[in-house]
This record gives sequence, structure tokens and C-alpha cells, in this order.
Amino acid sequence: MSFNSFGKLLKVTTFGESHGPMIGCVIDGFPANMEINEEEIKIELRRRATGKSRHTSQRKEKDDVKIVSGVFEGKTTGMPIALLIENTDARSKDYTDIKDQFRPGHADFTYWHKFGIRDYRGGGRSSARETTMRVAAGALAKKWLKLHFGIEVKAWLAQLGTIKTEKQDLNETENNPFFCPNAQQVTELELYMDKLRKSGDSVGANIAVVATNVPVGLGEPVYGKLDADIAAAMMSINASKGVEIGAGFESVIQNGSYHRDEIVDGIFQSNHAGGILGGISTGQNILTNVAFKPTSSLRLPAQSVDKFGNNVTVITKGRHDPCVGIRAVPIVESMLALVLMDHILRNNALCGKY
Ligand code: EPS
Repeated sequence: MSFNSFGKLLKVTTFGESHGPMIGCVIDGFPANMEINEEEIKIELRRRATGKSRHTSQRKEKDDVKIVSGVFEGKTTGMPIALLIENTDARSKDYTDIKDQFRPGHADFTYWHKFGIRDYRGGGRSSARETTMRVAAGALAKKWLKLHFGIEVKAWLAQLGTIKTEKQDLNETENNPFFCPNAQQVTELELYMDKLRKSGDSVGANIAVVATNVPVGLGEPVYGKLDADIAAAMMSINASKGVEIGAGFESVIQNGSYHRDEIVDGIFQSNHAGGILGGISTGQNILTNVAFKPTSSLRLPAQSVDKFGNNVTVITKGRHDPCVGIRAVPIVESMLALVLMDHILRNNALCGKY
């Protein structure tokens, strides 16, 4: 009942709080005999890490992941893979003043009302710190997808606040702190973020992701649709507020004669469906966008209540991301990779196709 796991045949369970001693995950159902080492996982973790630039949280976590189960002589064994990361730079005193208060726009309110207890230090379990383990698990899924199917999953910053980025070169995303696919727009993003940070405010972002070389046939009608599982996975990421598959909400203004992806000589002429029809992959690229809300932890004073029902003015200290969507890029990739791998294993179970 506690829902800290996701996936059916590839099941990932995460645990740990932002300011607890450590965070971790268990990946169950991962096939045997894939080579993997801690350094490969760390490469992905570094992409998501805090403290890499002035545009993200300045908390400096080592993210020194340890594989403690399920890997023997450098290969997965088919047993549960357990990964652990110590928290090394939590600064819990930042939260003392607001331990009884609810930050507007934050899970503080709902956690307290649901459970009657909450780890207020850094948001506890509701912290984006939890997403570290999704990226760790995603590193294994990405490698497996690439090895067995040549599937690659790549995300980028499609929009930050009012700035839309142009998808010029997806390799460029690793060369700047925003995962921006266009080198020409980086200065504009820097100026925008510097101004925003100084003002003490935050902003949202739209993260796009594509999976290439996806085989036809992933996804089960009618309650196991691939797009439904992708949407659920993306909506489980902290601060996500919307998911689009393919044309998404643009579909509202499109005519059917345009939206339908015609097929000529076995080749789709467009991809408004985002690579999924009837909840099943078409073999085209899977295209998804995820909207992230602006970070709710701000040093700007805001009106709220405390757990005793008193009106309070909340001021949040700490080292927060002015745009939490930026670091969501590797998280979105990981969630898509984990869903695709789960669905490949499910397709094998249902149709004997691997
Ligand atoms: C977070 C607040 C900040 C971020 C943290 C997510 O933590 P703190 O207030 O404890 O300094 O640094 O992100 C991470 C530690 C991470 O690894 O992503 C929040 O409120 O969600």
C-alpha cells in the first residue's frame, strides 16, 4: 500500500530521505549477465547532480553509489540489485524555522495532513533527492536497452520560462549547464537565470525526450498502455505537472487529416502520435514532453499556515534550484528507459518476443 515501487516485471523500489543517512533502491527482475560497474552509474548521476553550476542547487553531494547486491564479478546475477548512496551534505538547520510551517505549493501541507508526521528536513521523502535513485536505476536500464535493441533515450530542455530552445544538436546538451540543444541560446539562458536567481524567484520548464529504435508492439491494451505507463512514470517525478505524448495538447487544434500519420510504402510520413497507437509502440520514435512547475521553496516571503492552524509568513532558506526542471533531464530519460525496459520484458511474457 505504500507505493514506493514502480514497474511490473522490472520493479524499482526507492527508499531514503533527503537528510537521512542514505538513500537507496532495489531493482528487481533485472536480467542476468549484463556487465555493470559503479563508475558507469556515476556517469549518469553526475549529469543530474546538484552543485554543477550556479544555476542549480549548491548542495554538494558526492553521490558515491555502491552496488551492494545482485552483481557478481562485474555482471548482474538476476538477483535483486541494491544500490546505496550516503547523504554527505545535508544542512538540516536550514529547515528549523519552518519545521511546523507549510511552504505554499509544497508537499509539506499534504504529507502532514495525510500522515500526521513528516520529516521536515529538506522535505524528507518529497525531496528531489529521491530522484537520484531513479537515475541510478535508469543507468542500468539505458545500458540494457542499448545493448539488446540499440534503443537510445535522450532528453533536452525544450523551454525554460518563456525561452523556447531550438533542437539543433542533441549532442550539444552535454556541453552546457541547461541541457540546451542549441549552443547559440546558452548566453540568453544564463542571463535569464542570473536575473531570476537574484530576484529570489523560480521558474518552470518543459523537458522533451525521445526514444529511438523502439520496436513495434510494446504496451498492452487496455489498462497497460505504453503511453499511460509513460505518463504515470513522468507524473511521479517531483514537480511534474503535465505530460504530452507526440502532438499532445496541440492535437486539440489539428484536423484528423493532418494528425493521422499516413503510411506510404510501409513508412510513416509523420509522427503526431509520438510513436504510440492504441497504447502500443509503432516502431517510430517515442516522443514525450514533461512540464515542470517552478520550485516552491523560495526566500521570498509568502502567506501560509502552520500545523497548528496559525497564519504565518514563510521564508525558505536552503540551497534550492531556481528551475528544478533543468536537472530533470536525466530523470526523464531514466523514467522512460525504465518503462520501456519493463514493457520489453512484459512483451516477452505475453507474446514471446524479446
Ligand atoms: C531539494 C532541496 C535542496 C536540493 C535537493 C532537493 O536540498 P537542501 O535544501 O537539503 O539543500 O539540493 O536536491 C538534492 C539534494 C539532489 O540530490 O537532487 C528539494 O527541496 O527538493
